[in-house]
Parts: sequence; C-alpha cells; structure tokens
Amino acid sequence: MTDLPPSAARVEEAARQAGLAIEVMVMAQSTRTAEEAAAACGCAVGQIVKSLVFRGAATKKPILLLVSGANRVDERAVARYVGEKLERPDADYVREVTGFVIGGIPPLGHATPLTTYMDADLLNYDVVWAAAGTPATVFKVEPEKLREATAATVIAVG
Ligand code: 5CA
Repeated sequence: MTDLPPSAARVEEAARQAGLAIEVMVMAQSTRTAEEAAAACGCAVGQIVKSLVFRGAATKKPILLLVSGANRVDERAVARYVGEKLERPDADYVREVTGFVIGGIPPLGHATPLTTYMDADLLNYDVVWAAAGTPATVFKVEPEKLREATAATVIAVG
C-alpha cells in the first residue's frame, strides 16, 4: 500500500468508519476540477462527484451538495428542499468547515458535520468518482453506497 497524503488518509478512515471500504488513488494528473478528474479517471464528467459547500442564508449553517460533474446547481431549486436561501461561502469558510482545500473537498470526513444532499443524477451510474481530500486524489464508489455513508437526501439540483 502506498503512503497517502494525510488529508486522503483521513478520508479513507472516515469512510471506513461510515461502513464504506474505499481505496484512494493518487493520480499523476490534477483532479482539481470535474473535467480534469474525468480525464484522469477515464470516466464521463457526469460520473464525477462535485462536493460543493453552501451556507444557509438564514441559519448560516453549512450545507454540502454532492453534484454530478455534468450538472449546475440551481440555487433556487435547492433552496426549496433546504427550506432557506443559499449563500456561496468563500474558500476560507469552506476550508474551515470541511478541513480540506477547494478542489479536493471530499463527500465525507469533514471537520464539522454537514447536512448533505445528493444529486439524483449520480444514481444513474454504476460507479462514481469523488475527491479524496486533495486535488490529486480520488476514490471510486457505488453512488447508493455513497448516499448511505453520507446520509444524504437525494434531490434534483437543477
Ligand atoms: N476534485 C474535483 C472533482 S471531485 C473537485 O473538487 N471539483 S469540485 O467541483 O467539487 O470543486 C471545485 C468547486 O469549488 C467549484 O465548482 C466551485 O464551486 C468551488 N470553488 C472554486 N473556487 C471557490 C472559491 N474561491 N470559493 C468558494 N468555492 C469555490
């Protein structure tokens, strides 16, 4: 087994604790964006899980959206599920609540618990690929297993 970057080791351990056996892959190429991750993984961009942090405009609570790399978030549509308007926080806030840097935000293993929603389109694939804590690490997972491990509510993001 290769030595993982500490951030990726944290994600692997958090997944294990959530009942999900994952194998983090350290890629030679950048996986910072969904397009780059799809190229590195040799998969469709729709199979990339974007882990996007928003903040409730009223409660100021952080919210995590797991979104297919093929989709854009309609914040007004998502607000109807969340029950309040959404804000886009800055990178420092994202780092603070997740413990990870933008481009490597994983779907689980965060510094603070994040209420999580998952794009229904991700469930159309046999496997999806998500960031594992750094902009050059990924892991492969069955979307339904990811949903279970993150306790995500499935929604339409668009
Ligand atoms: N590793 C890839 C594929 S898993 C990845 O992390 N993609 S991502 O889409 O989840 O992360 C990039 C996202 O971070 C962008 O889509 C954007 O929504 C967000 N982002 C980029 N810059 C900032 C910023 N300065 N502040 C807040 N969010 C940002």
